[in-house]
Amino acid sequence: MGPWGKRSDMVVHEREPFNAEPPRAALAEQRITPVDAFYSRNHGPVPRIDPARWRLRVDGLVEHPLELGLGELRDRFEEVEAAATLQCAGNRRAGLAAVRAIPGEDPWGPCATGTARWTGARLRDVLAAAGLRPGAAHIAFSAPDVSALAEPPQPYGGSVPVGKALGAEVLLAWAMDGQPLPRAHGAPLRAVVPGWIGARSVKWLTAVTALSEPSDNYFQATSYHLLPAGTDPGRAAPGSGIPLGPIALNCDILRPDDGARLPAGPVRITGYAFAGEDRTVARVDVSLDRGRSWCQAALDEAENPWVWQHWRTTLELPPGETEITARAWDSTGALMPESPAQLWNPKGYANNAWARIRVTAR
Ligand SMILES: Nc1nc2c(c(=O)[nH]1)N[C@H]1C(S)=C(S)[C@@H](COP(=O)(O)O)O[C@H]1N2
Ligand SMILES: [Mo]
Repeated sequence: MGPWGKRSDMVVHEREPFNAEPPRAALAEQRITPVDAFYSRNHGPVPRIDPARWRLRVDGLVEHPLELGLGELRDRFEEVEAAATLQCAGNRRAGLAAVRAIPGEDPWGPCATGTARWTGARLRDVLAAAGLRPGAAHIAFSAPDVSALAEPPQPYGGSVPVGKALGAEVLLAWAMDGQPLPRAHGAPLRAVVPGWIGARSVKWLTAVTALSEPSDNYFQATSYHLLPAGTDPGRAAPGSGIPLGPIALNCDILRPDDGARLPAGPVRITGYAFAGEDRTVARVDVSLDRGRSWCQAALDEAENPWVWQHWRTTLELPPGETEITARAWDSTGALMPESPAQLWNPKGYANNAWARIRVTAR
């Protein structure tokens, strides 16, 4: 077993803070990702929290500020269990870094994403108990893990607009796949904001605060913004660029592996696709000739927009080297963009260019 209870074959981008994703095959053809294969994305050291002393504060623009222990939270609010996919805004950054270097950011492959069954209370039920006051437009999440990467160093945080926070899908979760949250995934309580970049699913949650403006935390106001290609991210003023929220339509290939050597002949090709926010994936195309011709993969039915859809097809692999390309269309008819070059941005977020791997057949 590797660090933090993960499989020993995780691709570890950094040990401290711990940042790791599984190999492609570990995610293949499984709707629910085993916890030991679930990516881990951290901006600072994993905090050690004494669950007996831990409290959640609900404050800011609310009628009745609350302070809840885990037992009270569980007793007072309806328990919900729901599957939801998390996906990091840096997922597939390696494809952008291949276009132009992205210094200071980990070169995540396609597996900084995963799906778990989360158990918790609906954020909207907790907000209803506190009573939002007029003017409450954003819900901020606070955590105790201090990130030295922030300018200035500060605890991790973020926010979502009230409209998203009141969605029935947004949870304050204490369990993952029926087990208490593992420490690395946010014990004792984390936000789960399905359909939005993973950065908003704040771990080790200590406060939920109703605000008139988005959180001024570095990870909301400055980081996780899409900057124009010419910008120096070290000098970008807080608030500049496009703040990332809803996830962009994306997909990647999970089997075969990039660089695999295979026998020529029929090859089963599988992967995931995820549309983000309230959209679902409507079609996945696969090509063996770099997009000159396409065939449609069989696609999982969308049970709801919050869970990824896996897809699969079997194609005849010719001898020699082949590039396998995959692309997804969503329920609005939108298609993933073809090239990562046009998507390149200085922090390397939101790469949703067509997925490509190379295999060699004999
Ligand atoms: N407190 C805290 N919450 C956090 C982070 C963090 O560093 N600290 N990382 C965020 C990011 S960028 C992502 S993608 C997800 C990753 O969740 P996971 O590590 O459980 O997979 O957690 C988010 N929540
Ligand atoms: Mo992330």
